[in-house]
Amino acid sequence: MFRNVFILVLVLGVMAGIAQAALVLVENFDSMATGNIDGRTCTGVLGGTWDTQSANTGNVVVEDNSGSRVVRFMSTSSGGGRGVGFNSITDLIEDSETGMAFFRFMIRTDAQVPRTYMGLISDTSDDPINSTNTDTPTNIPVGFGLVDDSSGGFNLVKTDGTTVLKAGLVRAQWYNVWIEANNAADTFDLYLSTATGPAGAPALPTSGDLVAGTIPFGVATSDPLTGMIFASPTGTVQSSRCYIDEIYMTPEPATLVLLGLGGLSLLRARKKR
Ligand SMILES: [Ca+2]
Ligand SMILES: [Ca+2]
Ligand SMILES: [Ca+2]
Repeated sequence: MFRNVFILVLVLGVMAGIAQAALVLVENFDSMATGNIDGRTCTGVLGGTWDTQSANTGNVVVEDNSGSRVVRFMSTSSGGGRGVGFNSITDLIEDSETGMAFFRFMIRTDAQVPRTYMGLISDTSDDPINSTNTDTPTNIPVGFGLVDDSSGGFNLVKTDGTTVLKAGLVRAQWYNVWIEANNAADTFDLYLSTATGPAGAPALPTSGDLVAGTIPFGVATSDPLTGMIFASPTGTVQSSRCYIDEIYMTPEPATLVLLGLGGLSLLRARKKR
């Protein structure tokens, strides 16, 4: 009896542990060739396909930075917007679900200005990253912007480009970002912390990392969230280079249940021995 209770507690502990560690890899670029990412399959475990806007300009590139392979993008003063992103992952954040996305970003120290947007998208087409979405951050359902603060750093803002959510971010600093999207309520919680570099699996955020909670989706949707966008719109001045690495998302609850049952079988096998 006590033993069964002990095992039940263990199993619940395992399942809770899995739920805690529910972020799985979408992309870290490490096994990807450098160069143009357009049309490539994501190398993580959730599937997905990369798409770009104006990658043929050389302004959207897979390259090595800070000791890791990353994707870099920027827009120029003369050209249109630049963007990179993916869709069609196998575990969508359905309209009834809450799911988390994680990634790291860094804005280079240069003479340009950060004017960069990123977030989750809802698009099942084979062209989710296009001129319209790249140039219109308010089209991003669940995201935020990084804009110049006129004193060498930058501010984290809503996709409206003006509402500051967190001021005083610094260049040449890698940051952890967690977006917890409640697609049923069309609201999200945004977390941010500094990272030592681009590489390595994420931990979960702490309450102290919360930037803002229950932020309304920029665009309410009854569709699933299917991927992410990282973009710099058309502008009259060049944007600072932005680098992205280590993209993770949460799998479906059904996957978690299977993993939990796996843990249960393991405990049963142990009990028999
Ligand atoms: Ca990497
Ligand atoms: Ca495209
Ligand atoms: Ca929704």
